[in-house]
Amino acid sequence: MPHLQHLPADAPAETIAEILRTDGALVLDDVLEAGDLAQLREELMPYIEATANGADDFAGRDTTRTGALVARSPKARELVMHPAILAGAKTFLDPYCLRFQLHLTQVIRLRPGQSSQYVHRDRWAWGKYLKDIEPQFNTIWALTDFTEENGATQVVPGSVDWPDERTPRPEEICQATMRAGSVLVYSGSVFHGGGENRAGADRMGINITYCLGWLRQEENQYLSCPPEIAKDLPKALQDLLGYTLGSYALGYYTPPLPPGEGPECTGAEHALGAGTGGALGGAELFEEAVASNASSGRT
Ligand SMILES: O=C(O)CCC(=O)C(=O)O
Ligand SMILES: [Fe+2]
Repeated sequence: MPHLQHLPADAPAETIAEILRTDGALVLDDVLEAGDLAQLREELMPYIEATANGADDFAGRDTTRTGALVARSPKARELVMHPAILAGAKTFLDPYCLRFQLHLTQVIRLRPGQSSQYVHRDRWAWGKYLKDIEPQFNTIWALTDFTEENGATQVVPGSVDWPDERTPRPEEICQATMRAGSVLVYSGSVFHGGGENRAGADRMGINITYCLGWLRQEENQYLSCPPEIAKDLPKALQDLLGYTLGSYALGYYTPPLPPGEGPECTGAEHALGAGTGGALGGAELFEEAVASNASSGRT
């Protein structure tokens, strides 16, 4: 039977990236402590309890999906900014971008009776156009234990280079069983899906994913965490949400003010009350973009 590698919470970024390139997924054991889990539950349960079941088979008709976690939960912000996860994401995504960004935050609660989810690749969010690049780095933080019975995520180790059309045989699929506080880390290319919940209690995980800075985010972070909330967050988190240029000229805006009352063509930091390097990002970002084009053979 296939299985996933389990690593300690302080596994080096290069090891995480290497396993994602080959197996497509791994588990970091016991990253969170009981107190962290208690705080996450306290901050998130009111929202989770108030969330209706999904409206289709992919979302899950006995599944709730609750988002906007950066705006709603200070503890979830710590997960988003976890140093080992950010280091792994940077190492894995660096060959394909100048910046990476937050893609989505979502509590996924599989309720008893939820059937297994269609096995898929998360990178299909952008259609099947992206070939030969890894666009995405994903985590599911276990809020409850993940067991075979309660629907631990199904994963197909080694499926990262399969053709999109290939369907895994049952014996090629394993489940990401792990204790509450552990994290499933997986790429946008590995085939996976939610498991079937045959247990008598909910399976809950926090899905936090990251993508290349030049791709559209699945959860619209500017609407889920608008400037009036984002302005009080740490600068590194603001940048991850997308309140900065993704590359030279990528994501600039002009505040729609009367003539002469605001800047033209400036970075989104301006909306949070902070300055930027200059119009469209300034010379430094331009040089960075030119250098990356040269090193990838583009001009
Ligand atoms: O809940 C899970 O275990 C995985 C869910 C998933 O893969 C998805 O919704 O894209
Ligand atoms: Fe998925």
